[in-house]
Amino acid sequence: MRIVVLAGGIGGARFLRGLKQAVPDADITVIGNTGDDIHLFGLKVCPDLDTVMYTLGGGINEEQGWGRADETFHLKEELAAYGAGPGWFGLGDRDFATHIVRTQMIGAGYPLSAVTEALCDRWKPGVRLIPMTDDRVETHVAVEVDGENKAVHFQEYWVRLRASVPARAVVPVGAEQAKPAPGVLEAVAAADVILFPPSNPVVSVGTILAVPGIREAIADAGVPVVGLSPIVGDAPVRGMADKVLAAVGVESAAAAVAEHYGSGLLDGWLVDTVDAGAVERVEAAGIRCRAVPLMMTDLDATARMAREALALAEEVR
Ligand code: GDP
Ligand code: FO1
Ligand code: CA
Repeated sequence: MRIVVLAGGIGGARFLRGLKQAVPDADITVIGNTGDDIHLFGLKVCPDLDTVMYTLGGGINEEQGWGRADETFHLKEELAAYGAGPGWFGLGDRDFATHIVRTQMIGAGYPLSAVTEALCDRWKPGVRLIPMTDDRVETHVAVEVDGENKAVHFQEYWVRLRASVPARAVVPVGAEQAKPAPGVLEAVAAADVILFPPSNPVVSVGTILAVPGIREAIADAGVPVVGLSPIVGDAPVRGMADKVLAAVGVESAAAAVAEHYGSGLLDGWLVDTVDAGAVERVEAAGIRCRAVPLMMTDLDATARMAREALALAEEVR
């Protein structure tokens, strides 16, 4: 079975671990979000690609969900001693090596998709990980700080400001001119099923869908498209997705996220059992819906979620 998954960072990566356990023989292609990418100290950092790569490859800091296990921060401290910031973004020594290799390869002319493949030669995530695009896309957030409107990089909004200021708009800068990376449209066209893991609907899945051609290819693939809600009991399970949903005018509710994707894209949607009351509303929008446990508390629970998603896909096929 050929499965395509549109993934952000932590939610996407943890779901993929469960999917791999549920269907060990499946051929899984992950289309990764690169809108979170940021250039720091002359290096290109790709948080969501790295979170997927490290999580599936066994190098992730499990408690944190991002960055490397067994990490140290000597380089960051030395940079800070020179006054070289930003101090609010924690790049560890082990993680720095990934960004150095990536930046060196890009400088030598390799596209990000080829670089990601090379990095995965080390980590062996057991899936094919492709960035959504080889072109530069950077999510910016229009915010109001002390009555003044300005745009900040997504990482500044998320990590430095902790989404504590109202977001007026979320803009994937460069997305309109971006082309899907080699292999993205081919994987979608060849898929037997397409899954949206419980990733952020705005700044993870939404950014991938903003690359011209990807949304259309998914809608036209003619195979089941099934998503799992990252919103449980009207709140994100983790993080601040409610803040960016508000910026695009979507309420923080499992049913509202399904409506936001719409029946033109989604065939099936899983909500958590606490949101069983939302099933009717989702089905009224023309999307088949089931309420099942959606908390990724351990690998077995996550594998059960993946099986439920694939079962729903068979129901709507
Ligand atoms: P990020 O890039 O690291 O923010 O990760 P993603 O975009 O892939 O996923 C973030 C989303 O995962 C958040 O909105 C969370 O609500 C959601 N999430 C995290 N853990 C769980 C879980 O156990 N169950 C569900 N349903 N969603 C989760
Ligand atoms: N998230 C934080 O909350 N604080 C950090 O200092 C931080 C550093 C960091 C370094 C590398 C990396 O790949 C990810 C990192 N993240 C950090 C996670 C992160 O950038 C965000 O959670 C995501 O981009 C949102 O998806
Ligand atoms: Ca992300």
